[in-house]
Amino acid sequence: MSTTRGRFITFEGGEGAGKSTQVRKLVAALQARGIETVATREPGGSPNAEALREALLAGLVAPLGPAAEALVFSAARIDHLDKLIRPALARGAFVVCDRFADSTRAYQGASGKLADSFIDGLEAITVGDTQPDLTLILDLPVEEGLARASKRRGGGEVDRFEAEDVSFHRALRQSFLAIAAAHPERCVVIDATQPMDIVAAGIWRAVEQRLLERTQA
Ligand code: Z5A
Repeated sequence: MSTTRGRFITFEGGEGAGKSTQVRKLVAALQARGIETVATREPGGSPNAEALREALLAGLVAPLGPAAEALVFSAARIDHLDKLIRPALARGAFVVCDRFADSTRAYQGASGKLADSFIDGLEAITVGDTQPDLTLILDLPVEEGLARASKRRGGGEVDRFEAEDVSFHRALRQSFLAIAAAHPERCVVIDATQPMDIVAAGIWRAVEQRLLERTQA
């Protein structure tokens, strides 16, 4: 086991912002530098959490309200942290995660109108001191993100969150920007309207400046 904890990087943002695309690119770039890197996602990332993902995205928990949804996302997160994220960080690997606790704050918190104290308490219990070292918030106008998501889906069905109205998605965008403003030491906002390779270059700059140069110093 490594004596140096690995680094924990999360991607956040609205629908169709390009998170999955950029997770793949960043993981490939880190691995090309010889860094052990684990790609994962939320909800999900461990077998139990993936089972909860299916129920959440099918909308089975939605009728119970945003507090119950936040609890189920958090239950999935507890298993994901225990089974995958903490062991990988402990052996010195980088973990790159598509969505994490900021999504609970944005989707169930601000947009679901839950009290900050509820979300703060939940985050303290589930995440504890396993906070991300770097959070990349991919920002783009709501209409553009929804259009990308719809194009990618083709004729397929929308999931529980894609089905929300435009005002929900606008509130989400503001929530993510507010999180970035409140945590500048952890968060970097990336303009996700740019071509994929330009977005990837901005992300790589942030990773180099915030993590790699400091790790090597
Ligand atoms: N959720 C929650 O409510 N609470 C929580 O605590 C957590 C999650 C953890 C998970 O859905 C849902 O769970 C999510 C929030 C909620 N809401 N929804 N829906 P998911 O994992 O299935 O989906 P997502 O996270 O929203 O991601 P996405 O919609 O699949 O999009 P994306 O990963 O950000 O984008 P992408 O797949 O990389 O790209 C989308 C398309 O755009 C694709 O065709 C790309 O080729 C294209 N693309 C990507 N980048 C570009 C650029 N730069 N230019 C042009 N086109 C691009």
